Amino acid sequence: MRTKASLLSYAVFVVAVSGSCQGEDGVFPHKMPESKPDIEMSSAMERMFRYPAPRAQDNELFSQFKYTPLEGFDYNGGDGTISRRDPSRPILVDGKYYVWYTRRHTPVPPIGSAHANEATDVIPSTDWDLCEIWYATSQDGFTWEEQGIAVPRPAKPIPGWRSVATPDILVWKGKYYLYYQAFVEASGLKGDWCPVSASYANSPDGPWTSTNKTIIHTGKKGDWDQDAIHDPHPVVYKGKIYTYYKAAYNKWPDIRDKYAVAHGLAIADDPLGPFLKHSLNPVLNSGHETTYFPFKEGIATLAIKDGNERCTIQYAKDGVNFEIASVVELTPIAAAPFAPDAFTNSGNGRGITWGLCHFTNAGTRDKQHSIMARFDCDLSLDVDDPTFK
Ligand code: AAL
Repeated sequence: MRTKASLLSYAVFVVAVSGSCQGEDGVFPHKMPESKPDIEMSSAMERMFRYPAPRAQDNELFSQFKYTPLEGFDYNGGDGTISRRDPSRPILVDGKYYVWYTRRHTPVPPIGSAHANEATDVIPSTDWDLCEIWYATSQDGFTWEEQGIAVPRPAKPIPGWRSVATPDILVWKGKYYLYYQAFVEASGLKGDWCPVSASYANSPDGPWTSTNKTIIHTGKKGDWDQDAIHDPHPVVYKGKIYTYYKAAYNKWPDIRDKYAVAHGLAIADDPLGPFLKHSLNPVLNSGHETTYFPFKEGIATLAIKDGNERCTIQYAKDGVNFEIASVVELTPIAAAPFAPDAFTNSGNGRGITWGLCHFTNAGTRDKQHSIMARFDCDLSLDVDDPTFK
């Protein structure tokens, strides 16, 4: 198995067991065993052998993350009136990388969800209120050129009239599909309530045709995803469109303090649906924005920001039943990896080495906005394959 020792700037794991309380028969070997020894072990050491490799350095689904600011985007001096966030996964078309993202350009910064009832047609409640979907291109993934708008807000009352945000891309049979959150009220009024809409195009440069309708619906009253479908994230898997999404349950306004987040899966044969929600939903008990990619015969994911299993990378052989593969730190927020096989249905996912993410200064009410950045990691099985760079 490939070693990741070179990636580690410090020793993550040191085993120095020189003695034991277990007596002669139970002595843990003084060298790290590659597989589970047949001895009595503490539950911590027992659990260690349930990871893909007992040492993080050897675990193909372990990585550290390196960040680089992107060149080419103007933020009005960071005054909070321009924001770019929640990037799609970048795709490579004819030698150029493309990315779509939420872009807000408002006369004032957002006033915050707690003040959502003071939002107007020009005053945003949150960083993703009153937004449009824009796109940018790049030759190297570091320097980007903003190209303009891809999906504008439609007229009222079409889903998205208030804001279109948090897009992701699907490439299917030579066509391009953007899925995004379609708000019909200022986010924060009741919660962050919205379903998912879609637009499609023959070229990544557009023009985009909006379906002007809901593509992935919220659940019925009483379901965990009754109010919101966020972060739609399509992967072509087993010949179908597996769209992972996030929903917050236990949410506002009545039980705001019990906020919890999980991820669900909706599957379709056609990019415009119908999407059928998986009977085992939710499929991930932690995480915030969605980050999924084909890995070997299954799907890997980063669980970020929320939940008991935050800061883990998880793996499901069947794309549904996720288990923790590694515990990671300083994870990218809203991570959108460049995954060349996200839509190829290869059945043998090769992983990722970089992607885009965002940093946000939410909480600093007067200048709140987000910027996009690049992350690099080592979650690829083909480190030397130029396709994955
Ligand atoms: C993000 C995403 C969704 C939410 C909001 C904007 O990080 O999870 O897009 O609605 O926050």
